[in-house]
Amino acid sequence: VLSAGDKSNVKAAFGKIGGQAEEYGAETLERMFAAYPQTKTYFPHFDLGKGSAQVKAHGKKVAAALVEAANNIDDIAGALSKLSDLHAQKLRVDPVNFKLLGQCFLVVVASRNPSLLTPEVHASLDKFLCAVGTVLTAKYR
Ligand code: ZNH
Repeated sequence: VLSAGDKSNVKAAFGKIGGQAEEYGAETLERMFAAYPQTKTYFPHFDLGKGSAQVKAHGKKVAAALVEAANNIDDIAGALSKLSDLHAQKLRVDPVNFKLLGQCFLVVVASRNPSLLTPEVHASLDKFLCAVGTVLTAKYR
């Protein structure tokens, strides 16, 4: 459960990431595909090569969803309800992969904005990413 402190850490962190969210999203995917190649199996229809326009476009969508969740941190389930339906009914991504994506996002934050990622902010972002993953896998049956 996100405490009041976690919520303000997450909002502040996304405030600092600001307009760079799409690049963060694309690099998160690039790292996920490189470090955890099994995640590539969900994207057989994508060009996953370096600088792929499809990866960039998808990174932008994933980042936008994270920003949306951060902006609606008291109701992540409501904010991502349609996306939760899509992941449960159509995409059926194994829940373990959400942890991998979350780890990659943290690495991107660490590498692009080291001073932002204090241990406290790291912990709050980790909780937030877990909460997003929980919402996106909540309707699996
Ligand atoms: Zn996912 C899709 C988000 C995770 C896989 N996604 C998607 C989208 C979004 C997202 C926004 C778009 C939708 C539309 O179009 O409508 N994701 C997300 C998030 C997360 C995720 C936020 C976390 C955090 N995913 C994930 C994972 C995976 C995935 C982990 C695997 C590995 N997704 C996916 C796919 C898709 C998606 C496959 C589809 C793509 C295309 O385009 O085809």
